[in-house]
Amino acid sequence: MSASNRKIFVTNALPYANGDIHLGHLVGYIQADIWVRFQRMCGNEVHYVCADDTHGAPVMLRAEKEGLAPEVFIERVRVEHMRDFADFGVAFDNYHSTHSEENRAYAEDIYRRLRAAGMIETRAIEQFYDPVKQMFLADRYIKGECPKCAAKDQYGDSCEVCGAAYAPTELRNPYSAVSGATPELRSSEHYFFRLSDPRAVEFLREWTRATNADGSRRMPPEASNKMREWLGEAGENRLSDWDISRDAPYFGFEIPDAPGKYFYVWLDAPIGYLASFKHYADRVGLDVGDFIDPARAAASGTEMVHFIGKDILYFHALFWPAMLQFAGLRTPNFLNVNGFLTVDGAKMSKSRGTFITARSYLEQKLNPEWLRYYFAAKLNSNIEDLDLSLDDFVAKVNSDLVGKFVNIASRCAGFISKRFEGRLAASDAAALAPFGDAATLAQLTRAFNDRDYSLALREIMRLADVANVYVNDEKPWELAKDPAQHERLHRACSTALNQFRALAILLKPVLPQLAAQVEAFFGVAPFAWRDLAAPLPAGHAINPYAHLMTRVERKQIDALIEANRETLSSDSRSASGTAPASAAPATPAAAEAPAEAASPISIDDFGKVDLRIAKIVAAEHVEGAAKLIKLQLDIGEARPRQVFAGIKSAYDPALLVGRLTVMVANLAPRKMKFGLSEGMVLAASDDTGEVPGLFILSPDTGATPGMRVK
Ligand code: B3M
Ligand code: ZN
Repeated sequence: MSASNRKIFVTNALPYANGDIHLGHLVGYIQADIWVRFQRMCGNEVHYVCADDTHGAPVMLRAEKEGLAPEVFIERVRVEHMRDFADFGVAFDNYHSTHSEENRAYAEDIYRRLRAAGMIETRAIEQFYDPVKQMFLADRYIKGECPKCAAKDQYGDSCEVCGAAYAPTELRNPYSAVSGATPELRSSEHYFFRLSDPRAVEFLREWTRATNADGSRRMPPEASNKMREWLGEAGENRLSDWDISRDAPYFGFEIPDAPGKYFYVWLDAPIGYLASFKHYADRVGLDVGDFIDPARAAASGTEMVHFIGKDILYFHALFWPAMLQFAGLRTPNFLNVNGFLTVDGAKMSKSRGTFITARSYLEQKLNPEWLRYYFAAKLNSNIEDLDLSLDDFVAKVNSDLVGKFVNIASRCAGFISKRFEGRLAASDAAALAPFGDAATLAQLTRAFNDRDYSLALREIMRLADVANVYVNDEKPWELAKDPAQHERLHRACSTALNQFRALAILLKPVLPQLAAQVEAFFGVAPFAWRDLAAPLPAGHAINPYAHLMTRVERKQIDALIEANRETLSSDSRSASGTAPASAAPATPAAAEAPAEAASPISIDDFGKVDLRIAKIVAAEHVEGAAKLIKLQLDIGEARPRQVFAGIKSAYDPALLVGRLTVMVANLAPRKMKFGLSEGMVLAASDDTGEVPGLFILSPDTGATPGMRVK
């Protein structure tokens, strides 16, 4: 990396305005924030913005449910989101909203430019319409019977039971998940962005292949492989046009010259990056043109970098660059893509209490920098998922941060204050040499710049080990007993504190709060990367040492899990923006159909269903099935029943074995693609998709396999 100043516009994905920030969100935000802080410490100019993603049907329906105008609802959520980010040290320069005048202006302008470039087309499409709610229904709001296997209560795009994919119009007996009404097919004119235009396909092919002016790549290799898969071979055209309009009622921006038609939320969401930047630039007197006009951006060498999650790569690697290109704007220099967060090896789950909100973590008085450190220790530049192993979290924070890092200062600072009037002596150059080693610093700089934080932290902890060996060899506490060793004591403690200072500088992008405390302790200006070049000299006065960081206790983590188990089951407001909205019930019988849709049945009808307590004796993933787990269920018969359940999104098979649950035992066996399914298990899920997840039932203690449930 050159020493000349980079000018970088950095964004994080815009969280949806309909749910709380949770630890899964924080992976990408902490990753970006560390990068931004590192760049700034190197003297680069960084503008770091974000916003809430506010438009669309889910926000509209949610606000309505709470009896609020959408504008009021999204503002409340925005304030909560801003507070969560600030408390985790994610320090945006601006946190705006996609429901803003800047965003409206950019969305309209970009749309007009795309239209002028011949990239917009209208076409009538047939879509389901809810005659009660008087709105067109997105696929996620339509349910019905699978056209292939007749399973009930399947979502509009695919069947959880047999895995078939289809159009919502193919569902049998469809109903609206919003009102329960039978939807009608209606035709409506939609606006499309012509992604299949050969110009767009060619552009994207070239854009994926090319590098930036300095030779750096535009996305991680796994992402460019995905792009090649989406784009196909040269000459091929696999892309379809993108439907960018929605009919009223819709919470969003009306499309120019198209009354009653609104921009689809994903059209104006990434434009929100530019809107937030503009809102900030106007305030601080920055020229937006230098960052978004292609010619000026090239001339001034500005960069645009997005941090996103792997689930939204498609939008950011295909639609977004193409929109920018054909609107005559600059395209991104880099897409950083992070994976999902798992907790103890499994998907975050509300029933297990591992769907942890940012707020609950803070309320349990857990230190946000513990989490920043842990995430950083596991993050690299790949798209891999990141596992928060709770035992490992406790062990790592305590051993690295408290045991290795803070301990250096706590063992040496007191002697300087008490015996040497708070003034440092000259340090031992040999003992400091590893901390100023050019190759080591170059490697650390590269690791942070390349977002290979796990490598950086391993290297920093290796240096912390060097410092601890030095302190253990010098033994200040022994030197202090011998007046003849007075000077040696001074020199040893000064050297160790300079080692500690170097470590604090290196850790500052990850632990900004702790670094600020260390700066105050040393009485120095905010650390910059160049401060690594020289230690504090003899005579430098330090301040009395105050304890820097406490240990984390496993019982604090247990309390956090408990808090999330309780509050989340009773608090529908904690729905997530990123958890899949398609999590569907394992079985039709369990689906909670809207009240209007369920017609009464007699007790005799109910008696026809043979429900049994079942013990899960085996559970495994099904090769080639995205949603299924194969279960062996003991219901007191000679051999267990085999059942395929669509619960893979919510359960780790290993954790299911041994559990009791409830199954429908007299369902006609069904031949599925993967084998025979001899019944079904019951599970609960939220029809609106607001509360993510899927929950199988458990009987109270004492129930045994085969008992009848009536
Ligand atoms: N709100 C989805 C998400 O949070 C979406 C991101 C928009 S980024 C422009 O994953
Ligand atoms: Zn099916």
